[in-house]
Amino acid sequence: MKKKIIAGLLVLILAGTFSLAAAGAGEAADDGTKTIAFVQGLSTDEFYISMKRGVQEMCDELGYKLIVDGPTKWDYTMQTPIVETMIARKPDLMIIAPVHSDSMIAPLQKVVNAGIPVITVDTNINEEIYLCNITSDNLQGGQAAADYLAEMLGETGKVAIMNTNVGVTTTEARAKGFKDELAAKYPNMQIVSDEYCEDEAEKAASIIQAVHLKHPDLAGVFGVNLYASVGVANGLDSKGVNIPIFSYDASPAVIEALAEGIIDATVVQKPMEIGATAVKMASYYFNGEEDKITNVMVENVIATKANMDDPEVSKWFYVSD
Ligand code: T6T
Repeated sequence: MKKKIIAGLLVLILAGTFSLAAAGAGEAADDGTKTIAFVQGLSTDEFYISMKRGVQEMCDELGYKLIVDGPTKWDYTMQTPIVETMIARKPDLMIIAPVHSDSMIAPLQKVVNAGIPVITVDTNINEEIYLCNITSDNLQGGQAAADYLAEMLGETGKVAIMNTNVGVTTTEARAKGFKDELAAKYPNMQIVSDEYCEDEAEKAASIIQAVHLKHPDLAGVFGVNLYASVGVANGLDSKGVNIPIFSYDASPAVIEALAEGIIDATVVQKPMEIGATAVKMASYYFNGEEDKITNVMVENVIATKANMDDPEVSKWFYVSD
């Protein structure tokens, strides 16, 4: 009896030793399989859910293990601990959409210091400590919004920008592209509001209602991402205001509003392609082909009610899971 207990104890101690050893090795597989950590900007956002699909598919194709996590709010104080937990899991490389261009520098420096190379996707940081950045042409998206609204409004009238958060490289670039294009080409168009909704559609709805109260002759709006534009669309629609809205992204809610004619046009990004390209870049790093690692800017597609059923357009619409 006593012998059995001692033997049992020994098994427990040995098992403990092995699991400790496994924990010490992090997620790195014993057979040499590479592990990639993917940290999303916002785990509930269809843009990053679609990107995760692209990352997963390319990892499956190239034989990499994938671990994924992301904050449930666009907030660097929530993304930072996720990055730290990922460091402890010891992946071979991290792909991340940093939620703030300055506040995420220190957390990502820690990743690099731990010997884990970083590739940024979509958003970026203001310090070149990453291997490369894979993103969309955000300036061009903003310019397209200005040209589209100008055409719809006969190049005249008051317009508003609904932005999301300060310090986000993508959305700030879209707003800049929009403002620069208006300033350069459309002197009779005036931006009467340029506010941030913090990625909350409800906040965007109440902001735009207040802007419309102040400027009843508001002629058009540019929403820089899906939360901004869905909020603007709902806010104006619920007040019976029907003016042109140029949106960004292709989530189911945006596509529904496009079909209903509440949103007039939207920039469709290619998050799956962005994710897959980032994993390709990771493979160049793992294979010692550093000369092939490069920044990539993925082209946008513009969807309108007229072309949204064209499979060449709809194939880029975002998925929800
Ligand atoms: O528009 C995308 C992304 O490109 C941007 O950086 C943040 O917002 C989205 O995720 C849409 O919600």
